[in-house]
Amino acid sequence: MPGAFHSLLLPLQRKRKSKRHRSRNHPKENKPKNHLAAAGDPSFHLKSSASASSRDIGCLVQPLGNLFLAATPRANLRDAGLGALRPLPDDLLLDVLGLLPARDLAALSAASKALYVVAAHDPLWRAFVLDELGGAFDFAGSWRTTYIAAASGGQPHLIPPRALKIRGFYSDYLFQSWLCANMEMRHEWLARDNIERRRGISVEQFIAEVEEPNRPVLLEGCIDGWPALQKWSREYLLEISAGKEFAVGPVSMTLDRYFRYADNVQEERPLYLFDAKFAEKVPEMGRDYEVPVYFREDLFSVLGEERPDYRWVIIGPAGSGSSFHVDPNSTSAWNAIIKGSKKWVMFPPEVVPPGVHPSADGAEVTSPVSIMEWFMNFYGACKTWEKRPIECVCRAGEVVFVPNGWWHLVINLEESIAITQNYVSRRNLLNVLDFLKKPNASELVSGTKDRVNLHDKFCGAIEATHPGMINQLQLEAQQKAAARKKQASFWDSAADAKSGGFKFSF
Ligand SMILES: O=C(O)CCC(=O)C(=O)O
Ligand SMILES: [Fe+2]
Repeated sequence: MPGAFHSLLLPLQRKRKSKRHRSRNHPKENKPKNHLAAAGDPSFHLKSSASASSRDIGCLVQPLGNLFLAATPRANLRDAGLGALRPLPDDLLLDVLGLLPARDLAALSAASKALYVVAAHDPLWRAFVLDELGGAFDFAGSWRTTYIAAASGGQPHLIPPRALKIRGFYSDYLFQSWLCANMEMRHEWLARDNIERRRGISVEQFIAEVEEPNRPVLLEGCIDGWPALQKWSREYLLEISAGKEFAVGPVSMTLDRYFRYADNVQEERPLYLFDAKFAEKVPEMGRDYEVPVYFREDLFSVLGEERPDYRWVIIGPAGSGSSFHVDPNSTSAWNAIIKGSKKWVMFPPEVVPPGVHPSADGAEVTSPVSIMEWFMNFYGACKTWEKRPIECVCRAGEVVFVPNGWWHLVINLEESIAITQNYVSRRNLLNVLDFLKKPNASELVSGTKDRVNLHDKFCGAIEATHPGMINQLQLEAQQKAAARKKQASFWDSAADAKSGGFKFSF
């Protein structure tokens, strides 16, 4: 069902909680929560691959607004068929169904048409597949059919040939979930590109003009020599990584299984391959790239084997990505695209993105259920803000520098392969040390098992390898702060507060 699509959906804000600092491992899947919001533009373009397939039940659900505006009065199938569960809002209803074992959910789905629709909500089946099969699943077009195929032990006659065509079920929650999985990114979400692009700058320029002021930048031409750019076709990666498993959300998968999933999936938050040990598992991958010249000072390397995770290969289909987060341990990062393209949205540390709510201690963040949901409900909110986000589309061969503390969201616009590394240079060493010694370091620090002792270990190792560096940086920071204060007080005394005028008072 590609093309323009109109519906009467009152935009719904479904939320979930996660760690504020992206930890790059996903211990468990989060359950969404919902709230009603103000109305927005109801027209959407569906992807050409939008699943109106015989296996997809989500596409039969309509938003509640359609029920109220129907030419002839009609009833919502939901009301008649849920029995005692009827008063529950959809998110709670799904939470309750999520407590059932797969067999009971399947049995429940035979009780009424309404329960058939709700029990077919694919994220419920995704949880069963990932819990029971880990990454050893063969994706069969939907999580429900994947589970049934695996549970029926490959006996095709047990697999339902298609889903029942049930009409008359109205639910904003289920509709929005389906819509976010199937709609195209809108042109207006992609058009704004205000990042500074630099090509061929020297390391000194990078430090003075980008790293010191802690500003995002897109670097062109600095990975042109990477063998990965030429070599990393699917075939090559499959060949060099045969039999190896990579971290994909909460499970591990071989690349061939992951690609089969990525080719057939149409879901709101596709599983994302994000692996910190790729270069240890597949040394060829480590040899096919090198750290761009700007990021070679890597002070965490003094910790040797005990350094926190710092490099990842990232692979995902269109629609996969990283929802708003701040990078771990107050590090900065670079993200280089080898194949595909990514849309970036970044906010400076002092501006929390709309729709994102960090907890007071900074350990958790509540944000929209998915990246698409953020674009639908919040992208427009910052149009009138004084501090608008830095945005860009980054393409193969380009590198985004993510300064420490900046919030960022990234969505793959096509299947993409990237390498990212987080690093500490002397420009952000003091920040990182401050972060590591926060009172709730045991919750905030990530990428290592020994979270609480990382600060002392790191200080000790820096002192041993770079004696006096920390003191020197502290001294320089004090001098800079004093100079800033002096400058500020000069202008205070220069301005005549009473007259609002200006005078020099030497
Ligand atoms: O999905 C991506 O490429 C962004 C990755 C990212 O932000 C991160 O690794 O912290
Ligand atoms: Fe990040």
